[in-house]
Amino acid sequence: ATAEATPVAPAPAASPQEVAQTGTLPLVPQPVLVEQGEGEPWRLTSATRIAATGDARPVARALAEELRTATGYRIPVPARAKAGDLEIVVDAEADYTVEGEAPAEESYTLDVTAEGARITARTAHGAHNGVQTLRQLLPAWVGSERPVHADWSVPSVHIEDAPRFAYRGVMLDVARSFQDVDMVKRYIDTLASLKASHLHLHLADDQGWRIEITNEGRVEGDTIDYTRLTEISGRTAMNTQGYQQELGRSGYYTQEEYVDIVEYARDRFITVVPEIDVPGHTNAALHAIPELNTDRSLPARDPETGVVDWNGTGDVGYSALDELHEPTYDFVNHVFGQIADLTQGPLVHVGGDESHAMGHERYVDFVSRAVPEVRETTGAGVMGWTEFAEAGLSQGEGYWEGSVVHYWVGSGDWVRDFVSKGGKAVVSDAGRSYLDMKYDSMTPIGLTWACRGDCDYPRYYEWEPTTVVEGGLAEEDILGVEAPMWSETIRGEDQAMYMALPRAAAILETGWSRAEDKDLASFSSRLGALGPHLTVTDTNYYESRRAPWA
Ligand code: TNX
Repeated sequence: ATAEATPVAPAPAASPQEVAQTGTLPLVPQPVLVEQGEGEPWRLTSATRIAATGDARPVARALAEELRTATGYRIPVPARAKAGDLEIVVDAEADYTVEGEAPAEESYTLDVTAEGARITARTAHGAHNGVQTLRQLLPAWVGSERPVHADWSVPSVHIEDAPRFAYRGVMLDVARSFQDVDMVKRYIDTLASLKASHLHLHLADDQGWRIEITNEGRVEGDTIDYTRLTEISGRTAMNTQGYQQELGRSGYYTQEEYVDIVEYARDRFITVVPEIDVPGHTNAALHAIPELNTDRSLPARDPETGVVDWNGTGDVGYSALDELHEPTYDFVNHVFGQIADLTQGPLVHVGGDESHAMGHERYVDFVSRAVPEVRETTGAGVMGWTEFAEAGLSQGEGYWEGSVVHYWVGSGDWVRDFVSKGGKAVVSDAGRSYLDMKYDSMTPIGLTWACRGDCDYPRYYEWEPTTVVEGGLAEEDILGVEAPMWSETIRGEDQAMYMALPRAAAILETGWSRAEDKDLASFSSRLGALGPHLTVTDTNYYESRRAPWA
């Protein structure tokens, strides 16, 4: 590694044409089929329009708005296309194939010639995916916040594309250290451009509580004052710090801000999956809510205050709700019910990891009651970390229908039992997908428990979702993959982006591209060509020496 050249600074002027001459277009994730044309490129000019009708219009409008900002052109959005325009077509019956196969939900085709460009899809989500591909073929200045004089040309090409998995996720832990709404939106923008489909928000943990919960809709007899969750635990965060590092950031999202995030994500075809971690990782809730503290909740309450002390260290596995206490379930149902109402999404994440202190039996008792109740209260599918599959071991066929096990570490037997009972798996193998691991021993922030030594993007690229869980999983049992970012050591946007990029791109390509199309050398060169896109949008990233950053 020492013989490798120092990377050159990113040069935002590198054009897709230059990269195209190397034979590979700068696309991440790699599409199913890319046929480069011989002809002249298509040129976006002051006369270009984006034609769209019906479900394609919001997608066209979003792209037009971005292009207006970057080019200074008018970019009208008429219903009918004329020569030279970009046309976006969404038609549930659209007749195209993806490498010979019937079009799926999120698929699209993109055709570019000197005469114009056209995206065809069966759904708006498919069209949005096509737009992300087109953006990567435009000069990186497409992300500029003010008009740039550039040659807005796109190489002649025919692309057919569809994702391997529906769930291509990233996670942000805002509990250990808070991230504000603007940061979350920028995270969404960056990852949406890599065709992410899910944003998992880890909203509560031992160190803090980040989402406003009101008392509205409490069931009869529930005397908990839910506003205390943010009143008290919105003010806490990690209180340990590394060398020259700041303390964790406190804060929380009001319900209005949270809905703003959810809607912003939805407009970019990203589904928010909210997580409140129970029954462990609950010290912040126990500290804020006296009614949750009993002689069996953990750790022991303070005899003076009746609640547990606040604990801002990164200790794990020490806290637990009391699974025999009725207010525990009032709390769980109220909190998940309210968050599900705000999210209006298909999944809620109940955590369920590392509940070491309460022991196996108590844990299984809690999950066995809480999961069916949360499912009923919210109407959403319930997702949980590997351990929660344990609670289904003695259950019959169909028990996990509509539920999702989120594999991080742990027993492949549990995961396979879970999917055999109707559930699906999201794979986040800790040693190959955790964005909070140090790249190497020189990385000033990050942890090393799941990956030590060389944890650069190649390791996060070269794994296969069907085989990474011990014993293996069938393709159809896998909903997708996710790259989680824990924040014990990560503060603010720049640090989060630095740890996420380029590794999240490796995970998202693993979720999108077919296994046989994945190739590390190709990924590296395509990745390097995306550097200018990150630079133009002022997005921090780790300039790995493995990639030829343009
Ligand atoms: C393990 S991953 C945890 C988190 C930590 C993370 C740090 C998981 C389900 N639990 O509580 O933040 O390690 O890498």
